[in-house]
Amino acid sequence: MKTAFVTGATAGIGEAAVRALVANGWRCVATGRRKERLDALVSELGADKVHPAVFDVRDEAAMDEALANLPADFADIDLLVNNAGLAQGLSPAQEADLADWQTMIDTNITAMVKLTRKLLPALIERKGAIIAIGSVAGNYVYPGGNVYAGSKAFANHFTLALRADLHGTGVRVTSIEPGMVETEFTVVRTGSQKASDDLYAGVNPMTGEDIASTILWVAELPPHLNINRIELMPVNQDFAGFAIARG
Ligand code: NDP
Ligand code: 8X3
Repeated sequence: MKTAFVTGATAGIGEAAVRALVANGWRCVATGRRKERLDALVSELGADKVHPAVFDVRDEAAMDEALANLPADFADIDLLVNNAGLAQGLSPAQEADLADWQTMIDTNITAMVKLTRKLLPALIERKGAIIAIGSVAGNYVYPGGNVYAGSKAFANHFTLALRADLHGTGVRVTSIEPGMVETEFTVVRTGSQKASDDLYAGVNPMTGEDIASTILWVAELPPHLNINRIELMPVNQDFAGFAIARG
């Protein structure tokens, strides 16, 4: 049985990824700050299938403790899913809150690179895989995207750069770059359930399960095959849109 380490498994894409992986015979270390959500996943899927690791990814000491305390059955990681992340705010850069920017940088960039670096020796030893959830926001900018877009451009590119460094090790590396997925993402970004409902209304957005099935597909490909990157959107979203101003 293979073991995945899925960050951000208390909601959305990460939670759906744990369900999909476990349904297909994987064990998962499921991480997040909301212990009650991880406990519910354990109750639903079984303590032999899910190990809850409750920590804030921005807290390096807590990350180290979680890694040091993995039960034996969950200690040999075959797949790292770098998923935990968030956007905070949609203000233009000139009005944005610096604390929001710092939170996005600490979570989406700093925590991801630290966790990846810590797990790389084990992933190399097991010829494992890394799947990172970047975003279309890292490929196409939109107003108010500013630091979130920059952090996801970093995620997309860091993941591709890992592939270069890991060449010859047998470790597979994939950047999955979704567009609109209806999760708790927009509630977290705006602080408003209504803003989230309004954004996705009529769009028929992707779901956490859509991205989870993509993660599962990549994870289960034969070991000689590497998907470098996948960009996916709902049919009702596209990437057109230059803005002009007159005057
Ligand atoms: P959700 O808000 O539904 O889930 C985010 C997950 O990240 C939660 O499990 C949350 O856990 C975890 N997380 C956030 N901050 C921290 C932290 N400091 N420490 C530990 N865990 C943390 O959003 P999504 O599922 O949509 O987002 C998952 C990833 O997908 C993110 O990286 C996001 O940028 C990316 N993405 C999302 C898209 C979308 O449209 N939804 C599109 C493209 C990419 P907890 O709060 O319990 O700590
Ligand atoms: C979030 C994707 O399209 O909502 O990463 O900005 S989008």
